[in-house]
Amino acid sequence: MNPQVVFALGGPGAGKGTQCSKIAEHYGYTHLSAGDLLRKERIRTDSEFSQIIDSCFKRGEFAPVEITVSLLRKAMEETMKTDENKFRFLIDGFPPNEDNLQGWMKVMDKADVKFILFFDCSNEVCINRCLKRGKTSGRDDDNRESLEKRIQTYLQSTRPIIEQYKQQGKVRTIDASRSVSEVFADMRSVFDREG
Ligand code: UP5
Ligand code: MG
Repeated sequence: MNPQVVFALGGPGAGKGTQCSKIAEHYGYTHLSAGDLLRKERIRTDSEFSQIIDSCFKRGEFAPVEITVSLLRKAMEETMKTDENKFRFLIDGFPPNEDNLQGWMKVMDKADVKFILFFDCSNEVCINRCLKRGKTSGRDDDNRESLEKRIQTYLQSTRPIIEQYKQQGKVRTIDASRSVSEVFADMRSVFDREG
């Protein structure tokens, strides 16, 4: 069975991780977060990539596409190996730019991208959620300076990817500025229809 994929894109703190993990439980998807996979790899002591990832994160740049795609592919292959029924993946925070999209298409040409969830949320709400999370998250990018940069990167690099998929009729827009349960109700109706 070829993998079936849903991408979730949206600003930093739009709620991608929160919602995708809830959906995964209910609808038989495996949730993968590109950022979480990179953060895990960054601190793995025997990783050949940890230093590269560390310096990219410190500079506020995307990790090299080959690394991100190989982490995603490995996670997907391991999941499918343990259970052949686990071929649906909900991948959040990816592809964040054109380079990553091209890298994905080159390597993952067998994966079927069903649709894209667009977490539509104002910059202000995004920033405030991350600042609040920053009090306890330990994430070194949950501060105002990094957030301004993450928002700019999102607007410049990720929004054009969402536009590109929109033209293919593949985008499902979610108003992500509301409460977790309201957003989840919208998510459910998308997945009830076409998940
Ligand atoms: N929260 C969530 N929903 C809420 C709601 N409806 N109402 C009120 N509060 C809500 O949520 C953020 C916070 O808000 C949490 O405290 C939550 O409780 C609360 P979360 O679900 O974590 O939001 P999410 O959209 O997942 O935000 P995140 O910060 O994870 O998104 P980013 O896209 O910024 O970060 P990501 O981890 O995806 O990427 C990090 C970095 O990795 C990138 O900056 C980039 O440098 C790198 N990266 C790559 O290099 N390549 C990639 O392909 C992807 C990432
Ligand atoms: Mg996240």
